[in-house]
Amino acid sequence: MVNDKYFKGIEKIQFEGKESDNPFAFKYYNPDQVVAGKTMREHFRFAIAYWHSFCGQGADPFGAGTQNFPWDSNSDPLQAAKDKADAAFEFISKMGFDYFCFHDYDLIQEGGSLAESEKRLEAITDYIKTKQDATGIKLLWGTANCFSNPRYMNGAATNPDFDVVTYAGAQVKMALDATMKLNGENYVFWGGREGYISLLNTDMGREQDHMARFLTMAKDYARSQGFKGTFFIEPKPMEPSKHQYDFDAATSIGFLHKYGLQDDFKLNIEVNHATLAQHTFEHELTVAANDNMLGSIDANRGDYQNGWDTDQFPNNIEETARAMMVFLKAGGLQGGGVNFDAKIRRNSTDFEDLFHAHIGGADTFARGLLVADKVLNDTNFTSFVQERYASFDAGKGSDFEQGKLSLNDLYAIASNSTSDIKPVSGKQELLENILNNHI
Ligand code: XLS
Ligand code: NI
Ligand code: NI
Repeated sequence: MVNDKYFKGIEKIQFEGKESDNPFAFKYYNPDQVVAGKTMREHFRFAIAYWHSFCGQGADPFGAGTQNFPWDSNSDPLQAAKDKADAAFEFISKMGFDYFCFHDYDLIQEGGSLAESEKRLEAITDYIKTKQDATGIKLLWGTANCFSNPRYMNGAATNPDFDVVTYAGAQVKMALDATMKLNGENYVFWGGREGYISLLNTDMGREQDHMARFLTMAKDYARSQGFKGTFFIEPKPMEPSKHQYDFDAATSIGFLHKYGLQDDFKLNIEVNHATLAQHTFEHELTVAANDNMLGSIDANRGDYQNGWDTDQFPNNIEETARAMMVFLKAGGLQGGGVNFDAKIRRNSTDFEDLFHAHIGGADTFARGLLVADKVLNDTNFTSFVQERYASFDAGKGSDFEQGKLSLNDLYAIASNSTSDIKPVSGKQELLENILNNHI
């Protein structure tokens, strides 16, 4: 029996199909439906983001929060944190999702000292463990908020002051402990302030070396404690810093390889971070998948007119379908899931809005998956791309791929050729039409 305290009167969300006009039902996300060999539940492993859904109340640089969460009223931090956990687990149960994700100080307000913070984290994780046992809800990943506190204004692992680096180290150790205690399946590093605001005062090379040292120490610590999960780097190009070192998937993969971290780390790709980097979601997924680094997804979307991380809930079916084509071709995610790192708008002030947002997000991914599966199976997309490269399948083209030719060989082949090079159409418009026809 699901608790009914904070989201009163809302029953567990069920799949009713696209003919349903019940706003509190899934139209496309059918957890048990098998697509491409797995149930939707297994493909997505949907997670709720503790910070957006249960902490952020809609404050922006121009005004205070508007959402006044009822679980946030107790002045005792532990009681407030327990109330928030009650609300979170009630919500996740009602959504029928299996996972949540957190930052350390989403769970409970940071204390006045490290020791006090650690004590608080221990108390709240004790409580959350009992909620996990009662509901079966699992932790997809944990992380440390090393960007909000003013001490991190010049960065955490990349701070020019060693004292701050040690503090960040202590905080990450505690966040790893909390993640392992709650059987977290993965651990995320999003470097909110790991970058610079001005190069005039920054030694970028040294800061990146420090970041790698720090990540190596964190990984070594967790492994020494028996942690078997994957570490994810979450690329983002900017905001809050002017330039973040984990700029995009390609940059992050290069960084991981440079410092020998590629076997323990994969990427957590976020839609709105991809578009902030002037890429598409499908581009970032493709870069990660090509290097076997596609670990997890932070689901949201940006706004075509705004240049910042608006973190809106996913609802763009074409964008998601194209992403799901990459997802299916890659064989899904390596250890991660689809975490709704998204927030309802500041003027969405009814508690039902949080349900509509997650229902829409899940339906968008489900629809994207169904479209992608159809396009990959029922059209000639796959063979079209294969045929486009057919000149490398045999003869000299194949020799080229296998490293058997030199630049002089290319010169000789081109010089001896008697036929003109014929234009070969890329057929983009046709492919776009076929994709749209399957939506
Ligand atoms: C912010 C990030 C953040 C990470 C976790 O832009 O997306 O929410 O996912 O620190
Ligand atoms: Ni983000
Ligand atoms: Ni994120």
